Amino acid sequence: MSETTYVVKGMTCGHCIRAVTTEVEQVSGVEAVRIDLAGATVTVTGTGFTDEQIKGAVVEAGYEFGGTAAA
Ligand SMILES: [Cu+2]
Repeated sequence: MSETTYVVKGMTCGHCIRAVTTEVEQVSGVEAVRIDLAGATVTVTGTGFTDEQIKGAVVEAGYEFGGTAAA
């Protein structure tokens, strides 16, 4: 089980949170998605997912993927 935080730009409201959460949850191995609107970050918990898969889900939801957040 790992936890990775990504920068995601363009999220502004509850709709955005739902859209991103729904897409990211569909990535194989993802168990939990936590979004911080103010910090523009998405924290993903699970096993076996890749950064590229998360990027794909974020882009599919319509938002800008900014890579992994600095720890
Ligand atoms: Cu929104």
